[in-house]
Amino acid sequence: MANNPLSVSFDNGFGSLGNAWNVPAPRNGEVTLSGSSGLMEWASGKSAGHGYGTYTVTAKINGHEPGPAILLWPGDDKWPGQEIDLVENAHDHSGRQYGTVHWNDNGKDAFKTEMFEGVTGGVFHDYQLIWEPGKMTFKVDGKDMGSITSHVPKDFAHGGMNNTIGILNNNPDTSITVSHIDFKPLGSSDPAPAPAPAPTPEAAPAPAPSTGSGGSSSGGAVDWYAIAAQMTANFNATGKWEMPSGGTSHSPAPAPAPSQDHPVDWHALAAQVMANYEATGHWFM
Ligand SMILES: [Ca+2]
Repeated sequence: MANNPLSVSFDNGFGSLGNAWNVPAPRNGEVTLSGSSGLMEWASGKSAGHGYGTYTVTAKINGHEPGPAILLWPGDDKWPGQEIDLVENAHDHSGRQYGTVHWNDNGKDAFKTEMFEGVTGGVFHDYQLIWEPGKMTFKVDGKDMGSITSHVPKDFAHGGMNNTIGILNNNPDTSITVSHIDFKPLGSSDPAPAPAPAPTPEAAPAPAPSTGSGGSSSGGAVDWYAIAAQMTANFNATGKWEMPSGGTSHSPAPAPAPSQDHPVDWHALAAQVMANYEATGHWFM
């Protein structure tokens, strides 16, 4: 899958973010996630989603609790793995926001964070991640919030893996409204000098890109057990509720219909997850 540019305005449905649960149809060019809900591109294999480039998501986070997140989920849907969070709420209930790069450290989650000092919720911001070889840079409204230069993954075209774009919320006291998602491949987004290396697949590995998708499962089964295990493991390891994706191996629906029709009863699943959280304080099904 080529590392193509992307623009989702939410004027006509969810665009490439076809893996939706508990998400109302967009209105006035915006979509709002509340409660336990998610909207993601299908993580169907290492080539799914996007690679090196600039990711810009215009969004408003409401609430001071952890719960909302804009993230890039590993294309192979495996966790721990190369999850990158463009923004999350801090877990000290302060409403501070930060970005994170996760990686798989011998089967355990490991991560680095960059705090977005001075950034507050309740208003729209442009959350931006620039993913380039050896460097991840976070920006908010164009202002540099810091870079991470270790454990930066390679994208699929360079022998690594792409990531899929996702929006999530898992707290009844928070919500996130998104008005635009934009991705520009490295080389097309740089207005200036550096003749960035063309994102041509010079070193693209030959093997079929659909590894890690657990086979071609038919139907709409979502692996909630894996998701819950991921979340619990992450919480135990970090004290933080990171958001896993809600889907596993689906066909990569490139242009999903904007309707809410879906074989999975997301509402029922989400209700179960919420009920468990309210009863136990843990997110699982
Ligand atoms: Ca819009």
